[in-house]
Amino acid sequence: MFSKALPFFIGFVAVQAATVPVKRQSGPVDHANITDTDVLNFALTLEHLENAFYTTGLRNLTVKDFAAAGFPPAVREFYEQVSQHEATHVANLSTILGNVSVQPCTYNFGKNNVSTFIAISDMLETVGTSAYSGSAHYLQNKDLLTTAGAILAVEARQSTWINNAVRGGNPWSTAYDTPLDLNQVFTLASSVIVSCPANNTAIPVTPNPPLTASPALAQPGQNVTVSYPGAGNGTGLFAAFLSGVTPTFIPLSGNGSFTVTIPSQLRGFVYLAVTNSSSASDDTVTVAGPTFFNFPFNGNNTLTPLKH
Ligand SMILES: *[C@@H]1O[C@H](CO)[C@@H](O)[C@H](O)[C@H]1NC(C)=O
Ligand SMILES: *[C@@H]1O[C@H](CO)[C@@H](O)[C@H](O)[C@H]1NC(C)=O
Ligand SMILES: *[C@@H]1O[C@H](CO)[C@@H](O)[C@H](O)[C@H]1NC(C)=O
Ligand SMILES: *[C@@H]1O[C@H](CO)[C@@H](O)[C@H](O)[C@H]1NC(C)=O
Ligand SMILES: *[C@@H]1O[C@H](CO)[C@@H](O)[C@H](O)[C@H]1NC(C)=O
Ligand SMILES: *[C@@H]1O[C@H](CO)[C@@H](O)[C@H](O)[C@H]1NC(C)=O
Ligand SMILES: *[C@@H]1O[C@H](CO)[C@@H](O)[C@H](O)[C@H]1NC(C)=O
Ligand SMILES: *[C@@H]1O[C@H](CO)[C@@H](O)[C@H](O)[C@H]1NC(C)=O
Ligand SMILES: *[C@@H]1O[C@H](CO)[C@@H](O)[C@H](O)[C@H]1NC(C)=O
Ligand SMILES: *[C@@H]1O[C@H](CO)[C@@H](O)[C@H](O)[C@H]1NC(C)=O
Ligand SMILES: CC(=O)N[C@H]1CO[C@H](CO)[C@@H](O)[C@@H]1O
Repeated sequence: MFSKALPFFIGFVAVQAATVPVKRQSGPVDHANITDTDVLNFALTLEHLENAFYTTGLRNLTVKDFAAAGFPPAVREFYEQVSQHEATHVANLSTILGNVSVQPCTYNFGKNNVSTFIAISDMLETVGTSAYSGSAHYLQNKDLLTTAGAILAVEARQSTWINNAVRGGNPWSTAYDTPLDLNQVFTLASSVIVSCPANNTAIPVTPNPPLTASPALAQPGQNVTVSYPGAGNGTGLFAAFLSGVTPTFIPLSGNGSFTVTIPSQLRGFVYLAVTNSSSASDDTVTVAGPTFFNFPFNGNNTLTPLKH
């Protein structure tokens, strides 16, 4: 068992319950007209989600709960600081956006213990980092780019602290982190969003069909079966393993579900999407997903289970 919480992640991304007001797009994905306000409200949507997760999660889980799970008080104390960071990001983005700021939604994080709380926090910070690195290029105002970069760095430090110091795994994945495009991030995030205020400013994103990989604990070198609602003939489609800035594409064959071998060299956090291109992996070519894997490794690059 390499990653105890993976089945939960798969469940986490498998249910689509998004009712976020979105600017519906018909036809091909087009982010050409996206404004800085759109990007900031997209980021604020994620920050609200993280803020709600840490605020309610730490309210639910006491110092005693962390101790019973084998953690010293410092772990929960640093989580308090993470929680304060997210609240600050919410406040600052809301200040910049003023009266068009999106308000918090209601979320379903399930019933968590310390172990699942830590596993979800690992995923949130990883996806948050991918969201900032993948959406920064849409910003036109260079001052905003600096703010986004400053937040991005903190999300990445939080992710490293959780996966390495707290869970005993690798501190990074590869020489490059993995940028995700807007709809790809929203596909992951929307699975825990139950509903949003009806008057929230619409954001120009649409979740993709959710992708399921089975077995959830499959590791590099092993086979997974990939499926998603509406899947048909796999001709012309690819399993895109997103790791760093160079995806690995594997042609799909089959009808409705597809078996692919996870490339044996992959390490760390890896997203899997289905694309209709073997050269690009952005929103314009993403047919389903992504879903999320964690392949923890040690200092010798050998796959090694997380301690927590
Ligand atoms: C490829 O996928 C995108 C995104 O789902 C879609 O808009 C586009 O029409 C597809 N292109 C082809 C050739 O199927
Ligand atoms: C983007 O703007 C152009 C020019 O204003 C317009 O023709 C096009 O329909 C817009 N695209 C979207 C997706 O709104
Ligand atoms: C905190 O507990 C409430 C009530 O059980 C639950 O709805 C919520 O999802 C929990 N939050 C987290 C982050 O676990
Ligand atoms: C926001 O404030 C501006 C100017 O202060 C005003 O023109 C605009 O209508 C307001 N928008 C909303 C959604 O309240
Ligand atoms: C939506 O309504 C709430 C309360 O009715 C208000 O506080 C908020 O500013 C409104 N949001 C927008 C974007 O108009
Ligand atoms: C935490 O919850 C998960 C999922 O419900 C469960 O599998 C696990 O055994 C629980 N851990 C503890 C220590 O209770
Ligand atoms: C993976 O599936 C392929 C066929 O798609 C099969 O040839 C191969 O033996 C399988 N590998 C493993 C490790 O099960
Ligand atoms: C998928 O379609 C292609 C051509 O359109 C066909 O050659 C192939 O047999 C089909 N595969 C399946 C599994 O139906
Ligand atoms: C693919 O599967 C669907 C549903 O199982 C079926 O309706 C369709 O005919 C199949 N297509 C091919 C080319 O076999
Ligand atoms: C890493 O490799 C070195 C040199 O081969 C070896 O001494 C060490 O035990 C290995 N560490 C682990 C955790 O496997
Ligand atoms: C630029 C900006 O808005 N900075 C603010 C960020 O949030 C903190 C605390 O909420 C404020 O003190 C800063 O002024």
